[in-house]
Amino acid sequence: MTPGTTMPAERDRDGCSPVERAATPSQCATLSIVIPAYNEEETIEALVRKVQAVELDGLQKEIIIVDDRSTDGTRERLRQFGSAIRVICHPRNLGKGAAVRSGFQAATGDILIIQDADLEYDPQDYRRVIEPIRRGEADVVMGSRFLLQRPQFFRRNGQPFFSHFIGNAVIIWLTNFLYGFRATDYEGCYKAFSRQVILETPVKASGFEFDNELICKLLRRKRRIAEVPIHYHPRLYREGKKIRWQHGLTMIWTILKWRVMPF
Ligand SMILES: Nc1nc2c(ncn2[C@@H]2O[C@H](COP(=O)(O)OP(=O)(O)O)[C@@H](O)[C@H]2O)c(=O)[nH]1
Ligand SMILES: [Mg+2]
Repeated sequence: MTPGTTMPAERDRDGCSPVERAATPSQCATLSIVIPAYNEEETIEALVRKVQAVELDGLQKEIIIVDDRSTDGTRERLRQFGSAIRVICHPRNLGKGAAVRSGFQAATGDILIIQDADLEYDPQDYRRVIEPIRRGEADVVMGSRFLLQRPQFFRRNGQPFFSHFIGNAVIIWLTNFLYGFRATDYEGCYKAFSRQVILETPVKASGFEFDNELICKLLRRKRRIAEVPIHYHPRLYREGKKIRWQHGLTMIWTILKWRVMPF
């Protein structure tokens, strides 16, 4: 069940019936963009505008924002968009993963993608990220921050981005080693999924480790996972970044746990 209340939006599906949708996926398919947001009043407006500006060759966009009980002006900033976006309001703060789960449950699209409520990523990369799914070549696509740029950004302005570098390296190595895969990044925000793999894969985690549990389960089920390069402009803690090294420990535990736990 989706916690909180939903404000439904008007949706334009080109009037396609389910049969037509199956016959002409490039014209009638929908991309659901799920945006977990917690205290992001500084960036949420600009982010929504950037998402709205993306053109996807005939693909419809469904923008779903899950406000995870923000205590700043995030919710108020969303009002101006009216029915152009869907807003799900959590009754209390439940965590990033719980917000993504609520968004996935509300999504009606054929392809689902996760988008943070900050400006660390570029929505113009959607096209590239969803392409392998549109072409029927993958069930899941992960955006990798390390295929386009070197990780020098981890030292920006003396912030502890070196710890992110180490944390990322451990998570990449451990996941690849335990699950027999060769990805270059598991913590990039952009992950796109066919609707089917989300429906068949329940995720228990509610924090930042949500993605790790989902990907580990999909790796165990041998779903087709592709990786594409994406752009990344990390923000600083004083700009609102929330992920900390402690979250990395929970992720490592999650990766270990789902290697052996039945599901
Ligand atoms: N920390 C945190 N972030 C949340 C929560 N609910 C939703 N989010 C959103 O999750 C996203 C990730 O945050 P960020 O600090 O940029 O982490 P990173 O991008 O994974 O390094 C942002 O869009 C947050 O607003 C929550 O309960 N806690
Ligand atoms: Mg972020």
